[in-house]
Amino acid sequence: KNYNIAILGATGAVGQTMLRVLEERNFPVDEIRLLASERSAGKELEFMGIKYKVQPVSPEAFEGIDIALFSAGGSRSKEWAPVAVEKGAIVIDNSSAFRMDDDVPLVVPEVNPEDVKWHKGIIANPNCSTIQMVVALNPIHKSKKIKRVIVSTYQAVSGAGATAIKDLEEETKAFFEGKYYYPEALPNHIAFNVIPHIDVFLDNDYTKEEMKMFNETRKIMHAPEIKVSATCARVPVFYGHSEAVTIETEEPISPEEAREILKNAPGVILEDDPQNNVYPMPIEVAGKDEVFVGRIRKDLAFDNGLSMWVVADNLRKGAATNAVQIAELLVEYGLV
Ligand code: A2P
Ligand code: 11C
Repeated sequence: KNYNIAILGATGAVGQTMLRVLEERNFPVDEIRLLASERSAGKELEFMGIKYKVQPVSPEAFEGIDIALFSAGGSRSKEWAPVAVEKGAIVIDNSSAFRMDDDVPLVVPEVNPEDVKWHKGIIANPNCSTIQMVVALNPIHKSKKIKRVIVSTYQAVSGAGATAIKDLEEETKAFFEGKYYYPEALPNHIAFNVIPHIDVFLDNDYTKEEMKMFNETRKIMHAPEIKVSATCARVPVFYGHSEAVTIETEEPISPEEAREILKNAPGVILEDDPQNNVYPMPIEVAGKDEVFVGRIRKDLAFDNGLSMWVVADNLRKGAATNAVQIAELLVEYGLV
């Protein structure tokens, strides 16, 4: 059986990656419907060698759709997900709009695939920085329970969308031409800079992005006892989020044990040979679908501590690939 698929936000950085990932994984697509705002009406995008016109989103656009992949921001998800569900579609939503709702599964297929089974129309795709971290941490947690996570992120501009990609290009060019450019989609200068600010600041002085890493990790891993302290920063990198992750486990775990676990973990590629300059870096991970882990070592600040470096393509495993994998689970479990 083939399925009718809609992509809301098809012209965006994640939406366009969704198209490529559906093609590459040969997802059984019957009809594809590309949806965006009025601004994109008439624009054409290619899928499987055929050009399709982008349509403005409307209730009718979800008629006959089996699976709707959403990546057009939280407020669009809040507005359109109930409409799509009402029309009979299952929504896989990449925004933060529904992630923490009790009746919405939050799914990373390598970690909690079974959670798709209790969906009530909407399945949430987690935040990109959370996805790559739980893919690396869950297999360790299953062996030695994790109590605490301290994480610092180095996030690519593509996480903030197509305009932020343009911001890094334009500001870098302007810098060398002696001109002034101020980013449109980022809260500060990005060329040759690091911005310790992603999403809005909250009452506890963490950002919303940092609290996503706290809350979503617990929900996905079914581990409400894990405490996560995150510092999320934007760096002048186009594609690929990097994370310095330190964990404290209940029982001691050696770097050798952790490497053995991660070598066999689903969706993980171990690249850990620092003596030969081998460790994951965003420039090499961009365009790939797995989560890359290196720099595994015993942490010196915690008794049962372990530190590592985790990198993944935020538009792929952090967004589009994870969403398409969720769609594949729906097919595999006969839920669509
Ligand atoms: P459009 O290109 O028509 O503005 P990104 O995260 O890369 O910035 O992409 C955001 C995506 O969300 C784009 O596809 C964008 O479409 C879409 N989008 C933004 N606002 C709306 C809206 N009001 N209705 C539908 N789609 C929207
Ligand atoms: C970023 N992680 O890199 C963000 C983008 O909650 O889905 C994704 C925001 C979200 O800016």
